[in-house]
Amino acid sequence: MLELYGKSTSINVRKVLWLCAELELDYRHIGADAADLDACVHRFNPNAQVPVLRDGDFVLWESNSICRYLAAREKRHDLLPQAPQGRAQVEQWMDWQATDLNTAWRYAFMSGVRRHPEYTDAAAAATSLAHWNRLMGMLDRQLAQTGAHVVGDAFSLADIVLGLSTQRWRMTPGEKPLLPAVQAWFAQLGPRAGFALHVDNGVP
Ligand SMILES: N[C@@H](CCC(=O)N[C@@H](CS)C(=O)NCC(=O)O)C(=O)O
Repeated sequence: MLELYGKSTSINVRKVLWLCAELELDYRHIGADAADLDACVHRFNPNAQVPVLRDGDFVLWESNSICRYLAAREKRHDLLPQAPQGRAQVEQWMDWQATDLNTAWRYAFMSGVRRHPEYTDAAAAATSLAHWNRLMGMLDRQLAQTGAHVVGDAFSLADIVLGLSTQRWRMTPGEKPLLPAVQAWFAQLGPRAGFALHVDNGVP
């Protein structure tokens, strides 16, 4: 049986939990209540971070790679197209989420939500939030253009990873612009399997 390691408050673990619900997968979740979670993560991931996925002897880490693997394993070409250009567009937005967007929010989130003692500089938090808002504005323009999902009409892995980022943005305190296309898209994701449990669940 598939095994997924990682606490369910982690944005990166939640991507995979949501995808597992979308795919109706049978899996075992080894979360924060497992006494050996840290030991397992250190054993299976040289980068010592979650999520980690085990599929028999096959071990995989990096949340977006895990999402791509599971969609391909289940032959869900609607979520990750096979055609080079269609696939590249989904991956482009996934890579943007993992690099530019994730980097932008770190200070604002660690300061305003986690209240981490190393993130107490108010000016740095404001700069981070402003940058984060600008990038969310870029997502808003993309969604206004497609009028549906991140890369077009079809729901894809890009919606999954950016749905989690958007939940975090919505739940982090601070001044944020009204983004009508983001708001409409996020509301439209509401009825999807796993969304209420793993995404819009009150956890930033
Ligand atoms: N690039 C890695 C990052 C993994 C990572 O940062 N994992 C944990 C920390 S071990 C996490 O999601 N942190 C808290 C959060 O942002 O919710 C991935 O995407 O899997």
